[in-house]
Amino acid sequence: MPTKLTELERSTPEKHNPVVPIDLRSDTVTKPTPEMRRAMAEAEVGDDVYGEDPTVNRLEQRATEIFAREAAIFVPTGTMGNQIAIKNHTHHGQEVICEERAHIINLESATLAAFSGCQPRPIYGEDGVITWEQIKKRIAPRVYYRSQTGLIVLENTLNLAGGTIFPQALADEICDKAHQEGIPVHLDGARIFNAAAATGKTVAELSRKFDSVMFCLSKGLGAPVGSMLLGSKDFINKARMYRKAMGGGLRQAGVLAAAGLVALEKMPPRLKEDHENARILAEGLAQIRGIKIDPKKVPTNILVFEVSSTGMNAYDFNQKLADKNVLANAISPDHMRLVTHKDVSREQCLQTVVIIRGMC
Ligand code: TLP
Repeated sequence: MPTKLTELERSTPEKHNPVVPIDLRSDTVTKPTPEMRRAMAEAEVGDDVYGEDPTVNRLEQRATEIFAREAAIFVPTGTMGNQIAIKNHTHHGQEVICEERAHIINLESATLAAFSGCQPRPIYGEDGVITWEQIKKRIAPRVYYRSQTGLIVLENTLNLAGGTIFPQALADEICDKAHQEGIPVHLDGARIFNAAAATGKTVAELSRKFDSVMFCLSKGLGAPVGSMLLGSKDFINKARMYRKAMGGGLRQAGVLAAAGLVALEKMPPRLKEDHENARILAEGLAQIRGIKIDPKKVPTNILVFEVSSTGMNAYDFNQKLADKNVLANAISPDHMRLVTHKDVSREQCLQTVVIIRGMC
């Protein structure tokens, strides 16, 4: 099996026309592993609305241990986890400070406004990274007619900025200073395990100072469904009420939690492979005329690159790629996103470079 671009280019022509689609749209497209499917089939279950599902309870317990937190709750999606956290921390009429490209304000159907009655106060940060200096200028003065800052949300890794890792010292400083101002900080850690794999820090260290953290089992970790929200006991008791209010009170959810447990225990060590594949893809793409990407800025499994100098906009680029059986996402008129995961191989990443080179 070719593992380098040069070897692949010398190999058979069908490598340039994959029969099975190469799906780089997201790490959400991963299929459960055989071990997950077995665990799901054999899961002990009960009614989780009554708190009686032993497998869900075990998953919540394991998450609290791994993140060194008081309590955790299983939620069907990352969106629900984030939005319950926002509702829990804020009041109607308040503001939520976050980076301009944050998932909570771009890809969660304005639930921050619809459910929590808040407005976003976005800040642009180079590579998605915002500092306390920037945040502090956006904290509303305590004047009765100014919408008060109810919450700060950071994202790690930052999806739309290209899988950026939030520098730990900055995150810690933001949490400390925000707490001095009486403002809570939530972490959208959908891909916190990718940040841990890339930095060598534990997820507990990365999220220690935050008031709450959400992470996804259904992305790089490969579970079919589910995310976890963690925080204090009181916070999670309230979260249980809001989860029910959002229609997220599941019954025999142990069949899902069983896959989540396998994801949590077995999958983190393989994330480095996805990061290496992303870097190899980035290095290949950086050589192609018209494509703008800096491989040094691809620390995890997400690549965001500019295509406008290829003469195509991102939507046409994406369609051309799909015609060649490579699936990706156009995230703006100029930018494409590719995401590596356990169901794309190194060889398929190299094939993708060859295909894109042929298109440009
Ligand atoms: N991200 C999905 C899409 O919504 C774009 C993806 O393909 O990357 N926080 C972050 C940082 C996320 O990337 C996502 C999902 C979520 C929250 C929401 O998770 P789900 O999809 O489970 O609601």
